[in-house]
Amino acid sequence: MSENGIGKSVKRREDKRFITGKGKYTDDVRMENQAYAAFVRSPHAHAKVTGIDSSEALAQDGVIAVLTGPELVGDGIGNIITGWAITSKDGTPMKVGAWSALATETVRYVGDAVAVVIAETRQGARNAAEMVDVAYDELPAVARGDKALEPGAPTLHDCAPDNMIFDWEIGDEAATDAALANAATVVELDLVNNRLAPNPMEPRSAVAVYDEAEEHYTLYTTSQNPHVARLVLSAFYQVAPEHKLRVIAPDVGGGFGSKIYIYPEEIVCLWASMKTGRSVKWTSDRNEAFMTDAHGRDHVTHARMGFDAEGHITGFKVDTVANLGAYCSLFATATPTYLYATLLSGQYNIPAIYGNVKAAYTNTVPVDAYRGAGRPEATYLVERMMTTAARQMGVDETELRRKNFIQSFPHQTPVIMCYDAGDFAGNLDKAMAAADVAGFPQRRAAAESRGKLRGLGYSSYIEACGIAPSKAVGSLGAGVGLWESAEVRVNPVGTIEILTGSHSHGQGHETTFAQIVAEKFDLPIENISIVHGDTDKVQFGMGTYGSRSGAVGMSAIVKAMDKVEAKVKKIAAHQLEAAEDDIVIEGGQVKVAGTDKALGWHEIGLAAYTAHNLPDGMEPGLKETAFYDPANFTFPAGTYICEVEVDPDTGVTEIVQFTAADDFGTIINPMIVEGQVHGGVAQGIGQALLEQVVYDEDGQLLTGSYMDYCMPRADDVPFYTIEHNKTVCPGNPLGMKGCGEAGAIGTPPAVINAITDAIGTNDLSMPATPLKVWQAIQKTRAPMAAE
Ligand code: MCN
Repeated sequence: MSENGIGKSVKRREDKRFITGKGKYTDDVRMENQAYAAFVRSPHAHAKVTGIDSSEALAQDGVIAVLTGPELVGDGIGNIITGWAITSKDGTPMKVGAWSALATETVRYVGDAVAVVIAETRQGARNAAEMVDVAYDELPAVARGDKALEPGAPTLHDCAPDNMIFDWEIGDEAATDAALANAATVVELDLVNNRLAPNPMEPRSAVAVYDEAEEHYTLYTTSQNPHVARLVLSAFYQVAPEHKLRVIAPDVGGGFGSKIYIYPEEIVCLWASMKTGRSVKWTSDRNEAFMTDAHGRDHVTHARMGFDAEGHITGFKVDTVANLGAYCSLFATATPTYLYATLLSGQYNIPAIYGNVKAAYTNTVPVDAYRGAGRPEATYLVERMMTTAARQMGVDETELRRKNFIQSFPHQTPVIMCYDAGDFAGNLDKAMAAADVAGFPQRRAAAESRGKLRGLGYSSYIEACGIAPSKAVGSLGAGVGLWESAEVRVNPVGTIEILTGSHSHGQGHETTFAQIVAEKFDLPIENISIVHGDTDKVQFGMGTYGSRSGAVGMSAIVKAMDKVEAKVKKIAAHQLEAAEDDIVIEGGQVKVAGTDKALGWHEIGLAAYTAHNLPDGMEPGLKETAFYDPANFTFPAGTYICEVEVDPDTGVTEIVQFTAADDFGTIINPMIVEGQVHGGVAQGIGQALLEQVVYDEDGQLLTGSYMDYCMPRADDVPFYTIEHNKTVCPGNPLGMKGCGEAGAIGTPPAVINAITDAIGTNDLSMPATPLKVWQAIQKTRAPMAAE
């Protein structure tokens, strides 16, 4: 067996270039005739554009062009699309307002692009952008989703006069109402899931290259899915026919979902490159990123859960308003519906569930999938509810969870998902043992003696990833299939190249993908390379998001490897004059079992490509492709336990211990999986304690820099204890479940449940800043008697 195969903590092969500063990112691309783009952006949340005067900007040295929305539309560039159709409960289609890459008449959020300046230098373009004089007629604005749906709120799009994009439902309302009416206890909860900015380390960037002679475009861009970008740019935005457009996503420094979408800037750079005959580069700065990268979350929810006298859940009713911002971004409509409400069953046996989701337009940047996408919102609701219910009923919260855990699989929930495998009690046991829950009372008492409040918080999360069976998502409104492709090329010298439609932007695919090849063909990992991120090299792919690259992308590789194996065995059997069934692959060789007759991979490769001595009728060459469409989602699940100490005088929370017990099925690389969990938990801690995008009532962005938006820093996160449980996923050949989002999904409720346990009140919202925690503590204290 290969020493770098499945289950080995192989060091990330890509890190040599990343940690030595040799990574090649989009902004590193330099074309000979390169010019720079700078966008003129609306300072208003909502306004009519009544005039654009570019004369001063155009008069500046080095300014090549100033281009505007009407010109873009005049050239036939299509509006930005949303990829998932949602139907409201009354049967009407969702209301999609037109979104032009450069605004034509109306701007709808601060940062909405109105014009673009193309100039010889980056600074020259930026300076000239300041000189473009745009006349606006300001309109009233609304920034909160719930406020946007109130009568009399300003309307963003004529197609949705009440700002309602859709009013969607899932589950059985009558059955749920009946369950709640007959429940022994009903627990109510109002929650806000705070809006987040994704903040990948590398900001978005694009370099567009137009070759006039060939009428061909190349786009280098920070994309998580270059093939989908090419498809959409071609089919919907009419930038160029697909065969005349190459999209390359080179090294990408993180995305967390925010680089799935095809944003206005990439479209405009391509178009501007054609208009000016120059290569056009744009790289976002951090302020622009806060203003224009799709945000995440932003839900307001009211929920009620019913229990019988023994503490079994009988029904769960959820009303959520999702703020989708000014326009419907690519996956925006799927996130609060099929990625959120389908997980409302959590890890629990709930006979009746009903969810109603109203999606609202507001004068804020579009909201879309951000690490976890819908599933953190569902988990936060379900797990805050379970803890709240236990507190209200005066029962042990772990016992309440256990009593309601789903125990046999497959399990069909009332909200579409059919869970295939899991061991929820086992995850909880592992987490409790690792967190030393038994020793908590002593630790709490010790903290008390130091004047600190200590609390323990649980979160038993489940998520659906490995996105997704194409037929199923198609029936639910998706505009694309969500399979993945792979090509396995054995070269004449016996080395192997894997071409994959997945895209790695921090997940270590160059290592883990090679590990499964090393395992299968028992070869040194050095002989294997992974090729991704270029539409000229890889025929097609659906990209990376929804923790799908393991369960779906690697399954496609397995399928293609099976085909290669079959051909290799045929070649070897022919050459070694043996029966095909006697051929085995081991020790880096292809052998006749039980004999010393063997061929090296280089000999097999050479035989395939010289074709001098192949079985009759066999095609030369050794290269196979496969498309893999999953039969189901995968369902990673686990229990997280967070232990905090709160300083009652300052409200400062310290996470003193964090335990994650996850079930990711088969693990390919434990070290990479741990890294993924660490990163996800840090993001979850960020959401729970520190991060929030804030718009004021008029839609001005108040958190437009790191001075106002607080990311978790090293001293905000603890050392983690990571445990693994394993139930093999029956839905894919490797038995894997995705791990890329779990930490961000499971963590926030664990943190908030811990703080509310410490301070003795449930009345606390995210981010639980010291001020909020301190104020919550004050509310628990009896008012001082008047002197
Ligand atoms: N893996 C494994 N064993 C498993 C599951 C996964 O060894 N049982 C490995 C995989 O082979 C892969 C990595 O872990 O190398 C993550 O795999 P997977 O869970 O399939 O997730 P994806 O590769 O599809 O990555 C997407 C996921 C998502 S949706 C977000 S958001 C996210 C995340 O990954 N964004 C990230 N992790 C990120 N990590 C970094 N550094 N940067 C981002 O932008």
